[in-house]
Amino acid sequence: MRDKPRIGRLLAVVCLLAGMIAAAVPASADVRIVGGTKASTDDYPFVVYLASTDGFQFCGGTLASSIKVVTAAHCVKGQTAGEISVVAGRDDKKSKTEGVEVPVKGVWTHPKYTDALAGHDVAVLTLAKPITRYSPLPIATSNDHSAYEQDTMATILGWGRTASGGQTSQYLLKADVPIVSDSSCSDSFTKYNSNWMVCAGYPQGGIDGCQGDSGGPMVAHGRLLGISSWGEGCGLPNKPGVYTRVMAYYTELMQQIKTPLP
Ligand code: 4AZ
Repeated sequence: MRDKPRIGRLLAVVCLLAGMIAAAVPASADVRIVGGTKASTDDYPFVVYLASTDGFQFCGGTLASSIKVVTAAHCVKGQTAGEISVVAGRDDKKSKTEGVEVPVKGVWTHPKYTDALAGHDVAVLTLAKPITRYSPLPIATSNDHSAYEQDTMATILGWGRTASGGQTSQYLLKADVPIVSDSSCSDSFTKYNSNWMVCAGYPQGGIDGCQGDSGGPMVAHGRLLGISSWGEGCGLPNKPGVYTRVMAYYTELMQQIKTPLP
């Protein structure tokens, strides 16, 4: 019986210590990317990154077949195939052994693309040899309207910056964000065009793609719904990420994905 108050006091001390530790560690300590967490290409075998010849990761992408990668046009515009390689199955950018690195032999960018804010920010890369160990992701079809409904939770993936103006991530990160209605996204951005763009993010911000995540996938219902395209800062309130609306390019994308060369 006399133990009870002692247990109570012990609990109080433990709680106090736990509270002090919690307060000492900044809330952002385990918040990676802008609100993301570590992920594995084992679970997302379709996600890849684009690297320059010196190995620098500059964008993301999605395997749409064993030899085709869907990415953003702004990632590859002005570059020749020989300047780009695709890295698959490598969670850790610093690993020299994980996954595979494959040269690109063809680059198709949407013929109407000029800059990301004007839309059509979509490109397809043809690989010099097939990637077989990493299963591709189906793209959204012309019937996938309902997949883009407001508040649908979508997963974004990438090796991009972990904060606005910060460094890119050494590891693959993922985050879940709700799709934003067209009217709300139009309120956020005058350049938003719901015909070929889609927005995702929380009104309060905090979870978002960032520089270096461009070209990477936004996935829901087992389909590629979006391609990370642009935004204003990263994770700002009422500034969701803007993605290329993959569904709008279904016919052109399928044509590219099916043809052996661009
Ligand atoms: C970029 O430039 C980029 N906050 C990607 C995503 C967002 C902004 C910019 C969205 O790669």
